[in-house]
Amino acid sequence: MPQDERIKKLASLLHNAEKITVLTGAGISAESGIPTFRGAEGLWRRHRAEQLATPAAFEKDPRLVWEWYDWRRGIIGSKQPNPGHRVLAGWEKRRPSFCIITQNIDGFHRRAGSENVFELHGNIWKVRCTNEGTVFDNNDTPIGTIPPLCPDCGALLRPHVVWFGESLDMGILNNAFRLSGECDLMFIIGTSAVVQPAASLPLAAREAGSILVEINPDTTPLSPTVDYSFREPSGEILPRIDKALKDLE
Ligand code: BV8
Repeated sequence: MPQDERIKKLASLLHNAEKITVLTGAGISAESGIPTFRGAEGLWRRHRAEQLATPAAFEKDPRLVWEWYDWRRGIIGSKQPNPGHRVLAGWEKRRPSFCIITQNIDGFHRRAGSENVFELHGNIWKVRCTNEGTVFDNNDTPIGTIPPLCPDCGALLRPHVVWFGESLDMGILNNAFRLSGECDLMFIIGTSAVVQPAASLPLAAREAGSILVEINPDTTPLSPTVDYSFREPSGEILPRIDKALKDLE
């Protein structure tokens, strides 16, 4: 089916869908200039993200891990959400029931205006006391002293994110599976679909009979199971889908 027809078909599905759930990964922020995890730019000082985003790495060298997060905070703080984020924020306002489940910690969905956002892996602009568990907002770039210490008790602060080997917030995860199982249309945007348990959410949607739409320049393990694939950057294709939707409204 030619691209324009697929876009029109999808726009009509969007127009008639009751419940829409979107799962996003690092790829939706790539066009904002944020390095993805597994892309060529996913390296930092020869370290891979999976090596640094772990409790063991933090235990061994909190300074190194904080230098990585501080570097990421500096990049994220200097960039803007892109048209892909903004289209999704607009759909939340115009569709009856719409939510975003994101693996990203950059906060860009909320900065673009989305409100119904579930952050599976936490948020890079929050820090947590390793002693008391208190969570603080912290938007300082650079963060100042590295590693930062709790203002209340002086213990090490850590990024309030979920590292590999750590369990997700069960409330958020249960909500994510519920919203995946209830939707009639699920978009999977900018994720390599290898990180669990996030990568199982589209399978829950499929089992519940949802229509799956993947937006990713590359194929992923989910690709054979989706109903629609758009092999292009989300910042380009989402505005085109949005235009076709507006023609129906
Ligand atoms: C847990 C926060 C259990 C930190 C991150 C089975 C079940 C359960 C666990 C496991 C399991 N198998 C393996 C595990 C362990 C592990 C895991 O999944 N490992 C993988 C690598 C195999 N999972 C965990 O450890 C999870 N914990 O399950 O705990 C447990 C239970 C009880 C008690 C104890 C433990 C926790 C996982 C969370 C890890 N934290 N982030 C931080 O960010 O610093 S994950 C990290 O990877 C980011 O969140 C990132 O979003 C995520 C996934 O990566 P992607 O977002 O997909 O990004 P990636 O670069 O990979 O891909 C980008 C894609 O975008 C590409 O496909 C590219 O083509 C595309 N793209 C590029 N440009 C564009 C684009 N798309 C659209 N437009 C573009 N312009």
